[in-house]
Amino acid sequence: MENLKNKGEFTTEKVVSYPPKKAQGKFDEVPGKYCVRDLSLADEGQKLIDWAESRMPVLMHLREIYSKTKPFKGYKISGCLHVTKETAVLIRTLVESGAEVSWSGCNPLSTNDAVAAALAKQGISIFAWHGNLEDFYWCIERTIDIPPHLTLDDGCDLINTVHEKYPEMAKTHIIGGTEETTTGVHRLRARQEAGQLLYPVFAVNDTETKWDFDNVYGTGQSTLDGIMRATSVLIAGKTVVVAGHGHCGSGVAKRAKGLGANTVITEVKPTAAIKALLEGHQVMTMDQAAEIGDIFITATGCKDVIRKWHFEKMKDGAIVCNTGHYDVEINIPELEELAVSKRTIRENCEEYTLKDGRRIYLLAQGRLINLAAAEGHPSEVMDMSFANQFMALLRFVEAHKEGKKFPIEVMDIPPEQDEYIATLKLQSMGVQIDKLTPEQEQYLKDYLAGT
Ligand code: 9W1
Repeated sequence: MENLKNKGEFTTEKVVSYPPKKAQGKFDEVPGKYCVRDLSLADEGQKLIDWAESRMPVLMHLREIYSKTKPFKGYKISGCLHVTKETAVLIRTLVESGAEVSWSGCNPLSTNDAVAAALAKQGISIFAWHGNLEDFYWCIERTIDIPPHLTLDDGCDLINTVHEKYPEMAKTHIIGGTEETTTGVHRLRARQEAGQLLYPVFAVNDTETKWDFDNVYGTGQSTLDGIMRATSVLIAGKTVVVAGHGHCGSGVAKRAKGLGANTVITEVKPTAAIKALLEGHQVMTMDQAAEIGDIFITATGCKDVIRKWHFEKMKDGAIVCNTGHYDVEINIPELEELAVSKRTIRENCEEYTLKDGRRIYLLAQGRLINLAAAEGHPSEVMDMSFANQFMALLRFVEAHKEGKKFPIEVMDIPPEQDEYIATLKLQSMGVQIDKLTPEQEQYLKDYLAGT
């Protein structure tokens, strides 16, 4: 095993102020250890974590195995990922597998303060609170005051901080990193292209057990959940228009159909449009759909999907929302222009009245409805994504112990890992599947067979 570098080797004399300079309000903090909003929320947070644990059998299975052998012993992991009950299950699993962990959130709004408090109380080094816009990077920096051997990212902010501010740490101390999202993987590939990547990174995003389940089933359910929480409308019998039939859009449409909606898809890609048709959805242009839709959901990743002339055609009472990554899919400035008045009906539900008296309801101000009005992906879905994170980090540690090095590039996770995680998930669900006989395996390999 290669010697692990000493802790603190790269820590220059830093004078760090606690609580962070820019932050407002009360904090509970122990300098160098944690900084959270309110430690008295810990019991509430612990109950949420317990609940998530009961829904995340794959991670719990990995915890059971590796808490015995503690493969991460002697390794420090810094993470920058949504502080949620699901993430807490991942953190706890890493800790019980021997890791020393420090954490910050990767999004100012996703931190659950109760979960953060519970983690701090468990002795985990955590720097995160809800609404942290001002001290976002302050928190990230605190997680690397003790230099990590491994980094875990969602959106690349930790990797970027290390590369830009502490290149020596990146070059000589950090063994590897993992990245959870599409955006992060794009940024990393750009960094690699520019010759600026300093350590190997696994693209956890690009696994089947992450990508397919997050997008299709995670977004599918949470989007409908968000719409129902924001409006309480009956979905059955409604005409639900989904813009985009990619992974997310198809998941959303599938769930809307399951709730009894008449589903309409709009697309720009011919193959995606055929798939939608063969799934039993109607396909038409947004111009046509605007006239008949009761609920509009954008899931395209593109801007200006619903515009002025669409609003002008919509029925009185139409509901409009977005589940795509940015709040540009619905052209809200044009809706504002058309409206003569606007009022808030309830949380995440705003009514725009147009000149002729028709009312259009915009949910969550066009931001991601599944995050704003619901709770993101269910624990069962995050179970597989985070099991991929765990296994990817384990790959680095096992290779490191054998003195092996990975190429300094953005790496794909081997397909065996997907199969392994899917197998564990099936086992946890009590589902058995068939196994190929040796003869069948031979048949599949034989290029002459079948003639
Ligand atoms: N990630 N545990 C909001 C989530 C924001 C969020 C975001 C998830 C999870 C998509 C990750 C208000 C959880 C997260 C709860 C919540 C994501 C952004 C998760 C769904 C992705 C930009 N991206 N995700 N659970 N906020 O569900 O870690 O409730």
